[in-house]
Amino acid sequence: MSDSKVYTDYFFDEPVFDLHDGGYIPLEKADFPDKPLNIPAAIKPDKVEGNDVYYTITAQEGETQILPGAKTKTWGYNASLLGQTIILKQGVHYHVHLVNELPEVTTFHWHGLNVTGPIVDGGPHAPVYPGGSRDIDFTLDQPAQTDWIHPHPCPNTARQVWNGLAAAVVVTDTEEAKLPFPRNYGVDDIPIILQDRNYHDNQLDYKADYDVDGTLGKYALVNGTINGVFDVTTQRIRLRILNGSDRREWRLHFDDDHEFTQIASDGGTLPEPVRFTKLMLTCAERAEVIVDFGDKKPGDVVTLMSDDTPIMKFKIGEYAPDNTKLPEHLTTIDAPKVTPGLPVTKTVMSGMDDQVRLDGKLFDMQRIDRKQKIGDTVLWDVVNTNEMDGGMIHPFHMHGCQFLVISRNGKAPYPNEHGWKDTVGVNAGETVRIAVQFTKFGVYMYHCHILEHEDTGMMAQIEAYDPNHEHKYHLLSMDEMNHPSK
Ligand SMILES: [Cu+2]
Repeated sequence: MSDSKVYTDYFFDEPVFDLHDGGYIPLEKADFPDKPLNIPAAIKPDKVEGNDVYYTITAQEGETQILPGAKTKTWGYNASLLGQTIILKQGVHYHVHLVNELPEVTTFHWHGLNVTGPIVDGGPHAPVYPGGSRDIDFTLDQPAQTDWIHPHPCPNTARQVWNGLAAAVVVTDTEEAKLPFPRNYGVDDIPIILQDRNYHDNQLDYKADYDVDGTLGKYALVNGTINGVFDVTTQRIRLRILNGSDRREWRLHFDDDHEFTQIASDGGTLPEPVRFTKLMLTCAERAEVIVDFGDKKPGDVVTLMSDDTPIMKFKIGEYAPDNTKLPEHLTTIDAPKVTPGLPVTKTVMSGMDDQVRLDGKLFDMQRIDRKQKIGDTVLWDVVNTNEMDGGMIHPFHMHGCQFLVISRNGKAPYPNEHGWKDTVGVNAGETVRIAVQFTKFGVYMYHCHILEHEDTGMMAQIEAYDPNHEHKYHLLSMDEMNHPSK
């Protein structure tokens, strides 16, 4: 792949996307004044002792000025909405004190982090009850990337994210640090957390807006801001884009078709930069892109759109000239060889509405659906069989690993799918082949990342096992998770 190619048609097979679903709510231009884009504060450690860093993350209630008039009741991590950005470094041992100040049980899932499951990973087996806390620790052993934390309690993930719980996690390392990428957080390196919401007298009402195929809102929010404006003070900026929506796919482009370059996917730096004028992200996917505003002058405004709806603006200010050119080769993906002699694992996402299933079943927290030996690299065929009404895209997510996309219906993956990923959009009628390796033993979930689909039960569990180290897991039932006193 040469970096001279600019992809201008990255919406691919448009009819399979949710434009054609009866319940689909298109974004609407929000008729509210522009506001400075919220840039989540970077979290500060409680203490640092050599290679040990201590953080406290509190899930809390708050109020946020989203619309003119009354503030909106929202939830966040160390913030009233979304959360502080958690910045982690490869090789450091983290100790995290997780606190729940919400009125209900929640969990703290590290989406994209290669940490042991099911407890540190923060799925439904690691509840934190109201007024309670949990302490976890892990040594970060993966490369620079953009991840996130969000709640994962069964079956209330979708509502808790809708209420505001989602925070960016930025992983840094020494290899990525040598690449000519912007990395001054908040100045030329910012998270772009994409969500959509409706408001009822300025308040969220998840029940009123609920859709079993994924709840949608008509207003786009970036980092919790409607009609946000970011003041550009450098020629190049790095956007760490996260689809933090319950269900919406984002089809991003600038109003003037300004080109941008993707440098990283879910699991970190891409082998080669990929240039686009249009980029699609399904739920929970991340893309780091660099936008070069070298052809703009102070006072110019560039609008970021999804489909035909403006979602935020970049206001160009004075900047120093920057002639940095990205190398054509960014990193080498050390792809593990597929372990010989093992069958392909086939997993099937099917149905819509309350008929969604994973391998024909609904989720059972006490059932291990599959096993895979740690260190083995196994091909998985992830199938989306559903073609009702043109079908729906199901974003497939695995905990506890980063995988490589091998093919889509036997053809090459998308141009930006040549790096590590933990979430991949699977179109209706499509089989996406991925190569999966676990390096840490544990019990991990894999599921559709449309949050209402996962809450309905489109999830399963895999035990990554070490034959020389048998481990027994205490798996909670959903009832135990939600009602500890029983
Ligand atoms: Cu789904």
